[in-house]
Amino acid sequence: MKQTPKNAGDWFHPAAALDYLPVDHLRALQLKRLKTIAQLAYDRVALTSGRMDTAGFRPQDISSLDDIRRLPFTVKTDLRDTYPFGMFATPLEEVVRLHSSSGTTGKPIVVAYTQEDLEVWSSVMVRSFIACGVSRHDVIQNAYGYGLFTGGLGAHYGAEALGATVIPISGGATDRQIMVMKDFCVTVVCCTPSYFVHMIERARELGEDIRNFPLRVGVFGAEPWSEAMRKHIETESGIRAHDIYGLSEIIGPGVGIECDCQKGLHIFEDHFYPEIINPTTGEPCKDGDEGELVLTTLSKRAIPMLRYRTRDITCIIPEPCPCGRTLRRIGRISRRSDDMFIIRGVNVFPSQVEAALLAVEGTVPHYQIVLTREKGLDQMEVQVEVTPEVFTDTVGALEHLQTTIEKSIENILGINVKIRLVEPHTIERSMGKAKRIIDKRNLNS
Ligand code: DLL
Repeated sequence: MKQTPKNAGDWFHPAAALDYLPVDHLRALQLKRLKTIAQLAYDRVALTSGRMDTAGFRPQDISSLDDIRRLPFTVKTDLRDTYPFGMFATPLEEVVRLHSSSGTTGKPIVVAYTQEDLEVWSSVMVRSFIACGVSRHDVIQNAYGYGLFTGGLGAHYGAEALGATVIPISGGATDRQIMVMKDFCVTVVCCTPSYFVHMIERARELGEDIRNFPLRVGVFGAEPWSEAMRKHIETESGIRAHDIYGLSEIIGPGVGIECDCQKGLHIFEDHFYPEIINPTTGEPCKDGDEGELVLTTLSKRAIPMLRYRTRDITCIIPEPCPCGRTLRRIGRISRRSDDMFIIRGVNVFPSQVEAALLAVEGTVPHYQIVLTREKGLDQMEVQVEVTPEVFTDTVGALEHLQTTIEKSIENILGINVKIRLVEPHTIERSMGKAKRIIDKRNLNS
């Protein structure tokens, strides 16, 4: 059996050296790579060269990193409009892997990798694991879905490159996950945070307590989750829960990761250049101000992505991190600009509802927001699961809990919403990204 040495997290892995580059070296490297990648996109991607020609700003005009703002944005619909291969900058013979991300409407988007791109991807995943204190001494249960979703293979190859022992279990079959976690002495788990919450509960039902397992680290991402959710996970499972960020269009998981300080996510800036813009005007935001994250891939060959508008809302944290990494940090991604819904004139993000309800004792982080329209008026109902102990309480106690949650949400959103407490296990569990909103408004308005 592998034993994780107590000080494994303190060992210095050479791959992490790039996390500590002196800032001027890092900026010089970024500028050099930006020029190369902008030229590649200009020479090989018709959509990009057309836009640069229209703007009258070409790759050879780039003289500083600030000039990035003069490059055109790329948006998700560009990938849809050029489906499947229109954004590729390399011929298919040089593409060694395709992934695809399903959209809510129409065709999916296709993303591609050259051998070199895969190496970059593995290297940022290695650096991600190191930042979480994971080493080759760890046994990693990879419960991200394998397949077209980037989570499974992205984490897999990174974990192997680190030299850890990987269990490629993929998502689903929760009872087996728990058995494997215990019997194979798993020390690290990778999956969506909502799925891990489900694992904790299922383990309890099976008479197991994950706190008694050797598990010590979780690498959770692919969906927004709150600080309250982290607390819940860490308390209920006794592990350190790290936030990992990424998106298929840029590379997959490994764009950014929380270090041991758990105060924001370091972006692997030598490969992904971050900007924050006002999502309405497209103008840059000051460091510390919230806006939409825009990312430029500085080394990706198959699909060089210039100023990709992620729709993810965050900020650049201005202060340096106590961990010593020179890579800039972004705040936890609490929401997307497009998962926002408007109810009676108020902008609502599911993460706000999550934070409000997790502030109340007796709830578990399984909830769903159901939007309906009655006589032209939007109604919002939050269905919240309660713990089995609470569910068997008196009617009075349940009513009290319901009112407490209503008040908690009203405090944050400023609107009155209906709360429905539901029995444990009523809300469908997801093995991947959780579905938080059911919008029935168009159906019955
Ligand atoms: O979700 C890649 C990934 C896999 C990231 C595993 C982390 C772990 P997509 O399916 O293309 O790729 O979805 C990308 O998911 O734009 C965010 O809106 C959301 N997202 C990803 N990570 C986080 C996170 C993968 N840590 C979209 N916090 C992104 C909040 C996240 N949202």
